[in-house]
Parts: sequence; C-alpha cells; structure tokens
Amino acid sequence: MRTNLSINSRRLWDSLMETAKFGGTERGGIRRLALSDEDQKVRDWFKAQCEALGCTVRVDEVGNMFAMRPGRNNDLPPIAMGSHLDTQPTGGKFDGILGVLGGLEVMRTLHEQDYETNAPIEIVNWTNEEGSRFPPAMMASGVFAGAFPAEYIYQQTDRDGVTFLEELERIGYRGPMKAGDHTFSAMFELHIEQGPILENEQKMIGVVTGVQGMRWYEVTVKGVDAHTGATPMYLRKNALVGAARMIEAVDAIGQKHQPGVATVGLIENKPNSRNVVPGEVFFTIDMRHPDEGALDVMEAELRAALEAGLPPLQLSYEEKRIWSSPAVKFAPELIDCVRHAASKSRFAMRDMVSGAGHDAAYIARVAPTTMIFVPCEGGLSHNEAESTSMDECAAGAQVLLDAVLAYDEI
Ligand code: HGY
Ligand code: MN
Ligand code: MN
Ligand code: MN
Repeated sequence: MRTNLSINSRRLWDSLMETAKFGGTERGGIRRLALSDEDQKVRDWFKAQCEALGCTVRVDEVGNMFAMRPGRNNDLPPIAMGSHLDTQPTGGKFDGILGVLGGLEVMRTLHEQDYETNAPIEIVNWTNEEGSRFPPAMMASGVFAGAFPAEYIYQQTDRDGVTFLEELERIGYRGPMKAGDHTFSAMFELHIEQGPILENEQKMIGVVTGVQGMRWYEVTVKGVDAHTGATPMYLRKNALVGAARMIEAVDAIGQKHQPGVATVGLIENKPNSRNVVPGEVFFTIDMRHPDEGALDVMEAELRAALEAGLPPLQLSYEEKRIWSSPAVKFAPELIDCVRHAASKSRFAMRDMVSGAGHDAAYIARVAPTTMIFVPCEGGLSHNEAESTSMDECAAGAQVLLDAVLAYDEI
C-alpha cells in the first residue's frame, strides 16, 4: 500500500533547532550530558510530542524510551527507529538527536497522512549512548541487547562519584519495563556520519554496512608527589612525564595501524598544583579498528609500551580494559531497504563502515538492524561547531521513512 509520502523538511529542521535550547551553549554547541537536567527536559519534550501523535510511550529500567504507533497487525514486534538524545560535554546539534527527531518526523508524516502500517512503528531514545559522563558508551542499548545487566550500569559513577542509578531516579526516568522484555522486527538508526567521507565524495546517503570494533582502557600511573624546587631531577618519580610518554606511544600505535585509531581523551593529573611534582595521573584510551585481529595486535603493543616505558622512570601503573564492543555487520535485507529508499529519491549513496560507535551496534545482536548516514560539515562532530544542512537532514529522514515502509511491506 506504499504511496509516495514525503516528510516535512522545515518541520524537522524547526524541531532540531527548538531542541537545541536544551543544553545549548553560547558557542552554539550542546551540553546535554546523560541523565542531567537538560537530558530530562528534552526527554519530557520528546514524550509530549509523541503522545500528541497518539503514540504510547514506555520507559524501561535503564531509561530507554519507546514511543509506539500501532499498525494493522500488532502481534508483530515494532519496526524501530532509534538513536540518542544525550550529547558530549561539547557536543553539537545533530549527533544522536537527528536519529530520534528523524523518527519523530516519520511518525508525524504517517499520522498526518493517516497512513496505516502493517507492523507497529516505534521511536527509541537510548539512554547514555555517549558514555562520556558514565562509561561505557552505548550502555543502555547494551543492557537491552543483554551485553550486561542493569545492575552493572546502575553502579557506574561519573567523575564526581554520582551513580547512574541516583541520576536516573532523580530525573524520574527509571521505568517499570525490564530491558529484555521487548524486541523489534527491525531497527533503523539515522545519524550524521561524524567523519569526512560523504562530504568529500559529495554523496548524500551513507549505506552503513557495519560498525568497527571499539575498546576502552583506563590507566593510572603512580609516582611520588614532591617539591618542584627542592627535589633534584634525578630523584623524581614524575607520573606526568610517564603519562606524556604513554600518550605519545598510544598515538604512534594509531598511526601505525591505520585505518585503526587510538586516542587518549581524558586525563586527570594529581595533585595538579604548580609547585608539586605530579605523583599520580589517570587517563583513558579509546582504540578502534574494523578488524578484531588488528585490535588484538594494537592492544598487545599498548601493554608492551606501558611495560617498557614506565618502570625505567621509577613509575608503577595499573591498566585495565573496561569495555569492548566487537566489530559488527548489519542485516543485508535492511541494507537493501536503505539502498532502495535512497535510489527512490535519487540520492547519491555509498556503502561504508561506521567509524563511530552507535546503539545500532548492540541492537544488531537481537534484531535485524542497520544505519543511514548523512554528511556533516567538514566531517566534524563531538565539537560545538558540528553542523549539517536542512536538506541533508531531510534526505536522511526521507530515506528513513521509505526504508521503514519498504521493510514493512516485506
Ligand atoms: O564513541 C562513540 O563513537 C560514540 O559517539 N559514543
Ligand atoms: Mn551519536
Ligand atoms: Mn557521539
Ligand atoms: Mn549512535
């Protein structure tokens, strides 16, 4: 019964700009950390918008939100359109929320056209995709997919020692639904690419075939606090010098194993005083590669560098891998729906593997899943200058609509 439904690009853009006020910064970015007051406000806004369309909105035990529109055959699990509303501390207006509001635009279009789908259709907001405030990333879609129990993420703390559970309850989004008590016929995630490929090749749509593997580590380097004036250089155990050498070593591993990447993003220097030789440094490592074997080699080289580089400086260290998300391939039948949808609108497209992690990487474990990318300016993301255009957002939402309807007809 598919007809040529068209999304409303101005309405989608206006919602993207309206929601940018939740956590908007004076530099035009967004700071909407998971489970913060700003996250609560955008969640409340999203819930009201979905209920105004007649959707039922449910919340599970880790705050994932599910807004469902019934279809002809409600015995079928819903076809989902999911992404996330939380952002990095210096995030942008599109990372995550484009996928949620793209889903809302699809719902609005179906509603105003009074179009009845075969299966129910559902929009999902996955809690804490970023993993910036509470590690690891994609944790709530991970609970939904059975990667870890809710109890594990409840006790995760931010750098101030506040637990995930305290914040989830404080904002009123600890729902009654067990995370495993729900499933989908399929899930599509619309997202900006967060890299430069589509823009460089002037392609409008990324047909995402999978997500590269990711591993997160935490390292604590231990030396001795000492006086910067009275302590001779040869007597120092300077943890910051050791950490600096390791940061160089991590970068060298990334350079050597391209297209893999390796990054130290978070560092805490103690006691962080001008006239104290630092006695302890904590830092994080993010390593990724499309091939798991290559990640194993990178991990071995990381551990060898720590062992070779720190003890000679009279420094001890602790290192642990706190999380990994293996490389994942998406469902061919959904990828075909995306290709069909993009060609229907005559959008230039290209296949690609996602460099960034996404909730879709976990959901692919429990339901047929795929992603749709649109370009972002300069390939920039996780940066307050993150930008894309109304046309590119509209193209993504139109492909999302047509891919969902194509799958609904299978
Ligand atoms: O880290 C990631 O790739 C995702 O943006 N959280
Ligand atoms: Mn994202
Ligand atoms: Mn992100
Ligand atoms: Mn994502």
